[in-house]
Amino acid sequence: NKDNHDDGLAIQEAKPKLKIPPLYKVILLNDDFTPMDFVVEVLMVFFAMSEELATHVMLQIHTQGVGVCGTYTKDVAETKVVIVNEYSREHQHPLLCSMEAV
Ligand code: NFA
Repeated sequence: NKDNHDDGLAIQEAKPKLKIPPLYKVILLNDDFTPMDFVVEVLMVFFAMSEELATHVMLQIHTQGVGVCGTYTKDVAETKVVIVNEYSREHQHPLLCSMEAV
């Protein structure tokens, strides 16, 4: 800003903010009780997976302990975590959904 001599008190000039937002992996944790079919259903309904991919990811969680459902911006990841955990509790399953920074 030429007219206010950049004295630090002037109104800041508008700068386009084009930063790429940080991303978060939404993950599901294995447990001994949640039925495999329920996990597949969750992956299909809340993470838009085909039955084939959902089955693959479910088995990966079952054998490795954890699996990635998808990568999202913070707000979307947080909402997925809340909705999936509420859905699992509604159905009396201990399935746990969480998120971690990429
Ligand atoms: N381990 C669970 C079972 O044997 C299945 C499962 C898979 C649970 C993935 C949670 C996540 N019924």
